Amino acid sequence: MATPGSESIWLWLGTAGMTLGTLYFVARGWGVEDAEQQRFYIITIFITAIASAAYFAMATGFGLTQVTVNGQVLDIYWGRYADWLFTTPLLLLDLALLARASKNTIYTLVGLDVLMIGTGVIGALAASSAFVRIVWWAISTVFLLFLLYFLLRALSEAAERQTPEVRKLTTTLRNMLVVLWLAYPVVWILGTEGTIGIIPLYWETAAFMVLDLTAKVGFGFVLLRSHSILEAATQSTGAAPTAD
Ligand SMILES: *C/C=C(C)/C=C/C=C(C)/C=C/C1=C(C)CCCC1(C)C
Repeated sequence: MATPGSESIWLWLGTAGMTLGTLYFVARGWGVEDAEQQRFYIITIFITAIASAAYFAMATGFGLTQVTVNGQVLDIYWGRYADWLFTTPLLLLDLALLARASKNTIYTLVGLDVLMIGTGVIGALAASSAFVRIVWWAISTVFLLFLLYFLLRALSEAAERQTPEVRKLTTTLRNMLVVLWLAYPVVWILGTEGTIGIIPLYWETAAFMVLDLTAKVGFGFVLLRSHSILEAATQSTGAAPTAD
């Protein structure tokens, strides 16, 4: 067990941001009657609610541990991975449902995602050597690249079936996801976890907080911004909905 240092300010900000995001999405979804549209609200609300609990836990010292690698003591917030294990599949589900991706696509994306987070947490906690940690990072990053490949393929297939406004929304969310998710392994390797220590824990915590808020609250805000687009996305426009 360890106690959070000055970086806890960012964890408290993360807690506040995720909580406000959750409340906003609840208010926004209030009164939405259509079951298919409700699904986007439910998923998005749970994403920020889970993250809010995880941030509160980390800010109060739960989910923080120390790993000694070659005599060097690293402060590791493993609480993040517990959060990401659930929230990243839900983010993918939001986007996959918007694109009416097939069940097999969804299973593939979730499977790769779980592998990515699972191998990432091993890398974060591995004490054997810096080299072994970086190998786990590389394995996790390969899963991320496969995930993005399958996601982009599924979304471009979906584009042909979508109305222009739904396609535009999907493209915006896709671009956000690709850019933000690719930043995570960069922060990790340059931060405490990578043992090189280019980014100190204080700034690493800030960077993850900004990424998390943008990838969850920002993403949800864009997704749920327009009731009419969600309506168009859930109305079958001749194409068979395959996600059910
Ligand atoms: C809301 C949280 C999100 C969107 C988190 C996304 C996290 C990742 C894409 C993490 C990826 C990682 C690697 C590709 C390698 C190193 C370990 C991770 C887990 C940071």
